[in-house]
Amino acid sequence: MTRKFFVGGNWKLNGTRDFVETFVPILNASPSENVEVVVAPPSPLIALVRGRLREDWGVSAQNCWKVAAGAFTGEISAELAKDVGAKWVILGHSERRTIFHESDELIAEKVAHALAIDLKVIACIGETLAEREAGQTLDVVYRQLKAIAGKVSNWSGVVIAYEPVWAIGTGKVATPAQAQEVHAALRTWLTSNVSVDASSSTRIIYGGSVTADNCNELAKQGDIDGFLVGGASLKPDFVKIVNAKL
Ligand code: G2H
Repeated sequence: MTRKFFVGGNWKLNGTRDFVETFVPILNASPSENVEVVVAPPSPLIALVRGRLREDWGVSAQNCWKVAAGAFTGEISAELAKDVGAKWVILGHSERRTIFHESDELIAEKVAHALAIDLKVIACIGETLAEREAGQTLDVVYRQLKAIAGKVSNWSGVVIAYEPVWAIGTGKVATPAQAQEVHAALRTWLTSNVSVDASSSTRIIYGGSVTADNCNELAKQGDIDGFLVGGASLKPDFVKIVNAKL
């Protein structure tokens, strides 16, 4: 089965209305063939980005809560993210896991709620440097994936993002071989624990210091189906990453 290449731009807590007005036209003017592209701005900018961004690219929230509405000060619901234009949400990002102490269980509940209202999910998993050096990489990513997989019945609404924590924002990108090894193991896990169909159709994308310089080699790996890009998604070079597979 062919898996359409997928590139997400995770702006994290960056961007302003002025930035949207100058940067989005650059994205709109770029070629993007045979690739699904999603831009994830901070929540207050979702509606503006949706209004300005080309129709063939999607918009994603960076997080959402597990309940539709209520007394949850500071949160954004999956319903509200959809209402202002998001089709996707990033869940389980390591910055949510570490800085905001989100557990596997909470992330799984959020995944379940988002999928239940047809908000697609970019589900992030990945090991820390200490876990890698202790030989625990696969134990960690399998544990994180198992929690998420338990809540998924329709895998067409899910993209898995493997983001080794030691490679995030550090400039230390995983080598193509290191990334491919984990991606292949994740695909095998899906075969054994979910289904052959889910394993062959689900996009597994790589994140962690992806740039225009390293994206082409990573994109050549058989089990790397795209990227989740942070820092480089705020620069015009993002369009080179979008077209890494061309
Ligand atoms: C990993 C990635 C985007 P960066 O967090 O999700 O960020 O490309 O800056 O390492």
